[in-house]
Amino acid sequence: MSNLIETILNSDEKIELWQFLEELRKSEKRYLLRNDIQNAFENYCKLHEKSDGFYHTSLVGKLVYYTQEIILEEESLCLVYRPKIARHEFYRIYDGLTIEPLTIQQLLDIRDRFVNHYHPEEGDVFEIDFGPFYDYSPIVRDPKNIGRGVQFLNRFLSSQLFQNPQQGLEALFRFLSLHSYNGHTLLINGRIKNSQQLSEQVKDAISFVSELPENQPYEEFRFELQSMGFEPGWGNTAGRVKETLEILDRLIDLPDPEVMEAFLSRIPMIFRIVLVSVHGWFGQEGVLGRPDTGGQVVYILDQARSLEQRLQEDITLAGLDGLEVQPQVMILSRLIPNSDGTRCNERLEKVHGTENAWILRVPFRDFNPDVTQNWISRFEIWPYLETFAIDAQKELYAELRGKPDLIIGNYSDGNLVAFLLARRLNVTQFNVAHALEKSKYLFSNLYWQDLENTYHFSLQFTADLIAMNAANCIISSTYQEIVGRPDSVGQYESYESFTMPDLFHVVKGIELFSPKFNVVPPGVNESVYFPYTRTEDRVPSKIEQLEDLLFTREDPAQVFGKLDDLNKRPIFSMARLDRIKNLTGLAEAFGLSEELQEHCNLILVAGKLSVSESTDSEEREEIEKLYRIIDQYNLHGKIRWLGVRLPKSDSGEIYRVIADRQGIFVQPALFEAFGLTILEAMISGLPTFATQFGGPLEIIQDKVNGFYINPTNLEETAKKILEFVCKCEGNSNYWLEVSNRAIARVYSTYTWKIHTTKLLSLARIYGFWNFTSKENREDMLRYIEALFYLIYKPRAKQLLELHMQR
Ligand code: UDP
Ligand code: LCN
Repeated sequence: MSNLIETILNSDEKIELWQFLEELRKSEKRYLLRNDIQNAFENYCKLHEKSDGFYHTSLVGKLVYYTQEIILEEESLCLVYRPKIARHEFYRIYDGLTIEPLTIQQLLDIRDRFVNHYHPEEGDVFEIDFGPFYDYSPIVRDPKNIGRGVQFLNRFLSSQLFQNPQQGLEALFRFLSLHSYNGHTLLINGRIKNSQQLSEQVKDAISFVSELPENQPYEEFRFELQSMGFEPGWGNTAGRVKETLEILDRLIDLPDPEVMEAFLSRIPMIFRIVLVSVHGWFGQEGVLGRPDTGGQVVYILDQARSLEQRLQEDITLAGLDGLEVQPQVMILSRLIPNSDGTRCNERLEKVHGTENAWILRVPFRDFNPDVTQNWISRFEIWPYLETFAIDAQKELYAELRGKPDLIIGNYSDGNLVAFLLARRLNVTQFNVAHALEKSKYLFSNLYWQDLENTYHFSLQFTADLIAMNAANCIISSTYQEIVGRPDSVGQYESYESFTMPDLFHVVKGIELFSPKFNVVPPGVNESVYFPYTRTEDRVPSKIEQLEDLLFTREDPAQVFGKLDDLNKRPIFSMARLDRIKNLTGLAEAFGLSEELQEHCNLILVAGKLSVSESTDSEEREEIEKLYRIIDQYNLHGKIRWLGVRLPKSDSGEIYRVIADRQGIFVQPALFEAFGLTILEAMISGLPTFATQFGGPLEIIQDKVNGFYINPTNLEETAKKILEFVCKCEGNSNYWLEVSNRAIARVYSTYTWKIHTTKLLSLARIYGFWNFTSKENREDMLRYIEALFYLIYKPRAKQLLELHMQR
């Protein structure tokens, strides 16, 4: 049993715990989540006139703080305690404080019983357990190292090499013999026949290149190297070749993690990359702000550009220019025949600003043209993915003239397709979640049957389990995306165990301590988003045009609201009108504070102005709500609401125009997985206030380069913004200080160059690991296939039948 609970039971606080739980039992709610439990404890403390100290630091206070759930039953209650990040314990507490630990199986049964779906008399429910498959693989020990998988893996791989040098060297030799590009052998040729010869020839080659001038081009001595067994790929100059060979020599003699990483990072083994993003409107113009189409599209396009550039640089450095090696990045998406004025009906579209990065669109098969010819919501897309993967494979082969070296999936659907492709092609698979739907919707798994008609979570969560376990590496944008914070569960963590009543119990859905998890945050497109002070790169006519649009233009088709006082400081926000983005919450916070209204105007860029423009029910509700709030708080004259979808170049300039007026940016989402708009605003120089729920907590350092807000507490949010505004009015430098620190934060930590350098290094290291550990993974992959064929596929077929009737 947990130490804390034991200590409470042996202390004077035992009675407090008993009393508190007794009072909790009176609660109307029978399933309490952390927030409910905290509130109940706060009430308990007030009622019993406890001190602040008791609330925060008493043993019971601590237990309450780390309790994630309480389920009240007739005679007892069940408690889910999370004493540490990524660790859960479950207890049943009876009257009189008899406490017994529960297993995860028991807890899942209790949850089923809670929703009246526990039927032991009908037999056991299917249990999904990935635990045994991770028993053989290396595991990170310390939770703070979760998300730094590659560092751990380098240590593991180098120690393996060290433990059995002969075997390790043999694996390295086989790995180096593997590489070629369009029929050209790379790295080593048949003259080096075994690992022993490799280690000898490396030394000879080092002596040879050491005699050459450092910057002598590779082409001038390639034949000599070839005769020693070395093909292109070691470097573009004598100096670079020497360095790479020396790293290999060191690795052979004394493998250490840094040398391992340095060596693998130089191996030219990635030339063709496929980025899979199936749902949404994937395009370069006129798509952002449409349903399901936001940051994911921005992220992938920028990533594709940056990857191509890095690959090209690596190819040059590796000395492969003579072979006319051209990297290729393919964004695989779906082709939407009825494309509503976008280019989503085109098979191939070049990514702007690249030589060889493309969007390849493959249509869904026409099971029912009334459905498949149109955009399909991400919640409904499941029946089409398997055949999409089969068709996409052919199209990819045609475009790449071979198979890719790396496949990166995006979001649940793209990750499933990435798995299907990677499995067939035997290629390294990476996953990016962007947003895992499971934690966004409260009780989404427990009540899945009630939600199934709208959300089809049974398919999505099965797809997630399949893809995240199959992936060689999971790229996450933040640490908390994986394992949350001391007081909140991470998005991946929510897949560790859960019940889908009547469908399955997940007793171990993912190993959070696996080195497959790596935090690699995205960057921001620096040619579009840059500091407002860089006047030389700004176009005066564009500034004028956007100033007019933002502050003065009268055009009811595009803008709602007229500002009374143009001199007030602008508070700016830009997002889709999703409920979770909570632009209405920001408007209400603004409405609640007359003082804030005296100092500021509110400017919202929100895509649409009228319910008649939207077919999305959530969006329609938000539009109506925003009008209601404006009337209720009489915000006329103080707010402008722009119903426009801005082209990329305008969206960059818009932040700068706000910064010219020493404005601020607010991101009020109820939850934000990462939040690209925050990076965009900060790099432009806007002091940024962002939700404390999700990624922004890691992007911003509170009160240093931005501010956290709690979007569920609107008065407090308004107060924080007002405090800042007043401080700026008292000290004219304050705005500038925060602005400069915001800019510096993005440049130091969130650039695409940092992102893709790390990503490519990961691709090589996981590629090597995939190669050396292949046999160990096959059993898990077979299990995953069983889930796909036996659970996912029949359910997808059922959904397809529904679509056929439309
Ligand atoms: N965006 C835009 N126009 C809009 C709304 C959003 O260009 O009307 C862009 C915004 O600049 C950002 C992205 O869409 O690049 C939104 O990404 P974010 O990660 O903030 O949120 P998401 O929409 O993915 O949840
Ligand atoms: C999806 C989201 O919801 C955002 O929070 C992210 O910034 C975006 O994808 C890019 O990863």
